[in-house]
Parts: sequence; C-alpha cells; structure tokens
Amino acid sequence: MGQPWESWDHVLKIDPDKDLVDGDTYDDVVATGTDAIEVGGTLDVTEDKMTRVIDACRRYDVPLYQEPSDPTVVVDDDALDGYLVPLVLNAGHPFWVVGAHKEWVRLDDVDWDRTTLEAYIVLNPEASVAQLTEANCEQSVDDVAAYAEVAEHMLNQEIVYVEYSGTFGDTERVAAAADATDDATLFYGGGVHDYDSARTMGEHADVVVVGDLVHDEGAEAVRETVEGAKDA
Ligand code: 1GP
Repeated sequence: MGQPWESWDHVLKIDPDKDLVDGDTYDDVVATGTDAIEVGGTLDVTEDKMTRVIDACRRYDVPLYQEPSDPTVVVDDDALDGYLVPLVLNAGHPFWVVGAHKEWVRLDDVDWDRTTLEAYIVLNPEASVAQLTEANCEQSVDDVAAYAEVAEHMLNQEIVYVEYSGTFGDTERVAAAADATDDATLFYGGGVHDYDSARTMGEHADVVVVGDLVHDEGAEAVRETVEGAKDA
C-alpha cells in the first residue's frame, strides 16, 4: 500500500509558536480542504505549545503529523498519524543531518511505523531554518537536482523537501528536483500566498506546503492555495 502523502497536493503547516488570525477557528482551518496538517516550527517551540495545537486538531479527520524540530519537542499522542522528521541535506552542521536523530533514538522509543524522514534542501538563507542549521543555501540548479537524487537513491528517502520558508522560491530549482526524483514525493514550501503561487509550484512539486499564510492572512487565503495546488 502506498504512503498517504503520495496522494496529497497540499499541506498546511501550523507553527505552534504562532496564533491563528483573529476570528479564525480550527474549523475554518480544516475547511480549507488541505490534505494534511503538519505541526512544527523552528523557533521557540515547546512540547506544551505542540500539544496545544495537536489538541485543537484531534477531533478532525484531516491527517495530522508532527514535524519535530528537535528531539525534546516530540509529542507521543494517538491523535497523530505520524512524525515527519526533517533531515537537512545541506546543513552546515552534522547535528541537523544525523545528530538530532541520534539523540532522539538514544532518548526515546521511536515509533518507527509512524516515522518518516523528510530530506530537506534549504534554499532561503534568511529563513530561521537556514540560520539554525547553518545551511549552505548557495546551490545551483544542478546541485539541487543532485541533492534530490542522492536523497532518493542513496539515502532511500521517500520525501524530498525543497524549502524556501518565508520567500517564494525559484521554479527552475524546484523543477530540477522534480526531474531528479522518480518515486520520492517532492514537497515544496515557501512564500506560497495565493491561488497562482500555489498552482505555479504545484506544477513542479507533488505537494505544496503553506505555512505563515495561515498565521498572517488566515484560512480563507489558505483555501485559495489549496485550490491552486489541486488545479496544478
Ligand atoms: C515552512 O515550507 C514551509 O517550513 C512553508 O513556508 O511559511 O513561507 O509558507 P512559508
């Protein structure tokens, strides 16, 4: 049987350190039609904040995944469909490639049946994730393609994630990652803010991830991105 993300077009990523916009509820968030919710952020995430979002989402049918930014914030909760765990291919420090993962395995009984890695290629140097992981974001189109191929064929990754968090990325690099992968599911995230931007990236990536928009503009704006990703 295939993995759930193979049929997704759109993921909404909720940052536990940020609020919904005034007037929005989690009913509105789920009504956007997104295929899955990922709970995760880079800065000031705690287990408590994670749990608050998971609690708010637990009564809905939408698939719910935690994206832990480090081993200390992993929440063990049946409401979660699973864990999508970043591995930053172009991190400047090995902690973000395998070190955090080793610590997690050392400290916890990892639920392997519900745990999948996301092989990130981080490309916006201004993003918190780039700074935290000391990512080398100067990657040519060929570099990005090579990283994507390494992820799938050397590291057997099921998910390759081109990450421009906070800014709309370069379609040529996203297309190159798409061309370089065969069976892996390609996620794209960064700066998707309306129907057209979602559709544009959805034409290359399998899954369009939307993050800040839900905290800045709200659920109605996210709904448009769902439509764009689905029409692509
Ligand atoms: C962040 O890829 C996601 O990890 C989405 O990025 O917040 O820019 O939408 P944005």
